[in-house]
Amino acid sequence: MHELITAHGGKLINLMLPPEKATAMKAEIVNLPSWSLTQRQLCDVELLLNGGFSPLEGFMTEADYNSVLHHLRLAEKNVVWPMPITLDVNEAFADALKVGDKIVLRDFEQVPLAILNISDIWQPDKAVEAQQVFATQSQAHPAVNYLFNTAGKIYIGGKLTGLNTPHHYDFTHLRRTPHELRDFFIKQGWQRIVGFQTRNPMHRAHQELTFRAAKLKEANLLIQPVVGMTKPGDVDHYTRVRCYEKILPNYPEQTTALSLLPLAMRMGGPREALWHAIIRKNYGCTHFIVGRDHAGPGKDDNGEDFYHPYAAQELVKKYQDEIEIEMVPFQEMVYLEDRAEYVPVNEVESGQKILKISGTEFRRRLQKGLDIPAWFSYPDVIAELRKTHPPKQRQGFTVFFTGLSGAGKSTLANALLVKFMESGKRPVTLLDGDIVRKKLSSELTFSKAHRDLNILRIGFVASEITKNGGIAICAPIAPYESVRQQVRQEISAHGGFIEVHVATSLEICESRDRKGLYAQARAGQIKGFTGIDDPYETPTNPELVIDTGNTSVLESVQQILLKLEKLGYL
Ligand code: PPS
Repeated sequence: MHELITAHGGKLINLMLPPEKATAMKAEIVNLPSWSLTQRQLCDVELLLNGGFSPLEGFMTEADYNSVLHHLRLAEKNVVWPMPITLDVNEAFADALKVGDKIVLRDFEQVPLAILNISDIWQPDKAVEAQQVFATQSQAHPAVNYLFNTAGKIYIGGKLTGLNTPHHYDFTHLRRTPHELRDFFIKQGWQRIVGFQTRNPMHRAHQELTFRAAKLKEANLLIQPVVGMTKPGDVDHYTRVRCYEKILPNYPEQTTALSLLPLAMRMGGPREALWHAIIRKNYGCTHFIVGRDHAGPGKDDNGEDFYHPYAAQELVKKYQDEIEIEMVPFQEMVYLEDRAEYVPVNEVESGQKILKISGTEFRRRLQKGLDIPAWFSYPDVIAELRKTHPPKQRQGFTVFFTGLSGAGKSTLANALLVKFMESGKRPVTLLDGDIVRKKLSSELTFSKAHRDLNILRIGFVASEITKNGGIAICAPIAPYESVRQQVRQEISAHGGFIEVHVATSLEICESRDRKGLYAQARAGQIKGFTGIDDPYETPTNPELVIDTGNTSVLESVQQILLKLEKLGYL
């Protein structure tokens, strides 16, 4: 059956056991060691099991891995494959295993997804992997950063036996396996299909580009956005999928389909483009669009692009015959004002006026609630984006006070709380040090580990409040810089983070000694008291520094409100 042939001329892989056989395996897997898959591994397992990664039949062996790194080919099958697909684990887990063992791979809820029959266990040289695959060792590259800082030290390779497919509760009507998508194409009578990969919301330029590609090749169009893992900071997939659904009616009826790809991207530029093309062939596409800077990871440490913008096209061109999917290369699309249409930049004639809005400018306009012209994007796409990306004035934020005991954090926090309540624009929650210690962290001591845990808990609650558009006011001592930075990072992903160092001197705090704790600490009755026999690390980049020794409560609150106004949150 020609429709089941993969990019490598072989059969489309399906590693799933029939349900009755999978059920029969239940007793066998009980005694096997289990590995809880990370989010990236979960994505990889899904595409291994459903054939999206055909001809792979499991996580790579050491021989395949080395061959892919150095020759872009699988060792045994000698077919093109540019991206290592490896199962990384920690040393402790690997130490208890040997070749020939079986392990169960489980999802976040501990549902068994597959059995891995171990054929290889090895320690990779990650510097070599980074250099070969991503052509850099810079940690500004998200996949290199992941490789060095998140991935485990040891790789395990071997074939998979699928027990359950990873479950998704979102957009189920848009999720199709390679087998299902190929069936769909057959049922529709689609024979030539141009695949389009994206990790961003689609605007008019993308619509125009994809429409042109389909017309050019007299083919149907498959919009197949990645919904597994994309670049950190990207628009979340829920919002994006709603945007894609809004753009679909702009294509002629019956010509275009939308299907979601649960892939974990690596942002690997040229190698990634080739990998995407192979995956699309597996999903039944005959053509694949490769644009400018395909799967580019952004800028390196010197502000330069990691890859030449058309390097991806060159690599796919080199292998397209072998992988049997035709590339449709595209240049950047620009808007010609006089003709009110989009054209590839290489078709612009001299003297013609082009209009462009960069990604940065687009995000700025979105953040400020400014106009986004209809020539750039469709109004209902923008409306979807505005729902989840409101301007700063409607985003949540956290005011994070830090400082010594008795510095005045609680007093300021309470005064600020009242001001926000007075304005009534957003819901407000106060997470004061003392309250948190009673309600959230009553079992914790004041050891460094426990203080960090306490701050992480506060940070988690504040990030949830911020994410949902509220105001969180936190007022712990939070004496350690690294955990404060961690909290800053976590919260900034969802809204504002305003760190206020209440820098009242130890002398003043001690002279106030409202709770009598300093006296007890001096007398040795409390051990590890911040400022006395436990350190307070001065914040390195607070948004505000306030000394309540020389600033009144009202003045301090005004300073905070003015800072929030300046940052755009009020
Ligand atoms: S931390 O380090 O951020 O977890 O501390 P925090 O939870 O904010 O501390 C809350 C209050 O605990 C009292 N307390 C101590 N503070 C510092 N060091 C030691 N060893 C200690 N033991 C008890 C102190 O009154 C803190 O409240 P504030 O409001 O800061 O005075």
